[in-house]
Amino acid sequence: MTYFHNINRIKYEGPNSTNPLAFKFYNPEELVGEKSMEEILRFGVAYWHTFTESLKDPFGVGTAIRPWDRYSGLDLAKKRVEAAFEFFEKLQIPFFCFHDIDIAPEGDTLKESNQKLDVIVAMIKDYMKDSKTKLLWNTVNNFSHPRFVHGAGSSNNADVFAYAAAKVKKGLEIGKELGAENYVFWGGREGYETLLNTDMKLELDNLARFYHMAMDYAKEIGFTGQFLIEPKPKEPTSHQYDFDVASGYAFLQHYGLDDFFKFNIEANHATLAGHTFEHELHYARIHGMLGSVDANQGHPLLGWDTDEFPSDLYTTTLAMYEILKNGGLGRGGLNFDAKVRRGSFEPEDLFHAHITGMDSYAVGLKVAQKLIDDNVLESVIENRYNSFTKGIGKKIIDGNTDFHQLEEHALGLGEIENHSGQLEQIKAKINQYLLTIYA
Ligand code: XLS
Ligand code: NI
Ligand code: NI
Repeated sequence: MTYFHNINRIKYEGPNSTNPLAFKFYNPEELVGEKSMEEILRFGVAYWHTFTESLKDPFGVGTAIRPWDRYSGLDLAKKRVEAAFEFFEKLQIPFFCFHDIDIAPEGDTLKESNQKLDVIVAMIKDYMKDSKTKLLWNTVNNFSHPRFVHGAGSSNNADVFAYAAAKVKKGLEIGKELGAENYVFWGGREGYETLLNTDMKLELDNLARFYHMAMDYAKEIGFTGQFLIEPKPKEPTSHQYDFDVASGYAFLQHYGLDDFFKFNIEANHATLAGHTFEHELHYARIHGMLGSVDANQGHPLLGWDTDEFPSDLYTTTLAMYEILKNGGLGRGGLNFDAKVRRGSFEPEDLFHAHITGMDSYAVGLKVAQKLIDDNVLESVIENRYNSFTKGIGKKIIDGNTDFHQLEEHALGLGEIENHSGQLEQIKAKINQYLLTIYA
């Protein structure tokens, strides 16, 4: 059975193609630096947004028309798997990601849920044998069901903590079974609404206990995927504990988890935290903690996680700059944690959305590589900090000075001379690179 009848395999046709169902810029084989686009970008489809999502919003029911709509229960789950692998093949996408409840419906009991999962995981495993598409990461949904109303690993209710742990246990087993490259923790309800009824210290300690036990279990079963924390500052709770990379990193360090985790950084979560996407990537990178990326974008006028497909080339360029400076994403990738808009309800829109995202990152990659090759930003930064390469600056860097000497230096100074940061000039340069990359 096929689900996307009218769509053939999406091919690279180049920047001048007029075929909407073709890549204009993403050419999997094209070398950028020493690696191919496919190897560097490691794109992934988010199962939940593409196969499970109905496009409902707080004001209305779902609008999505999907070829698997008439099925339900486990049948529906199976049809989605069939459709998913057809989609992966037609898009030539190397990875996918899912939560447990995206792939299989929940049963009335944990045991039943696990049985349903086993059926679908076996089916996925079978499909993966004949497919080039691999599992970038999986996770479990410990936030949608009412039992998680007060959190999961940070719940006030020990039974919920145990239930959440059992789900992660199963998630790790599934990750191992399907050869997941990573395992993601997004703390959906790991946060609080108000301090008036919250023991923050206990919740944080418990969350750390939760992660430690997950780590122990991964070791026990020989699951070797990279553990990733996905920070988000708010939504659904008013304060999420994994607020951003900096606070997440402090948490990991404080609880002795930093050697075992990296970050999965989502563009829209970065902006919700009041940062740019590149800030979060940069912060993780300079601390050796950049693991993977949820590639989407927020709406500039809305204050929530709109999860749009990435199309802003300026942002994809600066993101790819960070990723290249990181030496790539290792076992991570660019997962499109993105959904088509409610008005884009036709099945074909799923292809257009992914094509847009993949093309946008391909352009970003090329521009970023050229910026690096031409030493554009490095030379600006090198110049800007050159006072630390000589004299008193060098002494500061080498740890060869103290406040006495610094005071002496300061007393001996005439008028201090600063230089322009040249921001406008740098931006003009980036525009020039963006506009001439395919010229
Ligand atoms: C929600 C998160 C979620 C994670 C996986 O905002 O982005 O989709 O990526 O649980
Ligand atoms: Ni995400
Ligand atoms: Ni998100």
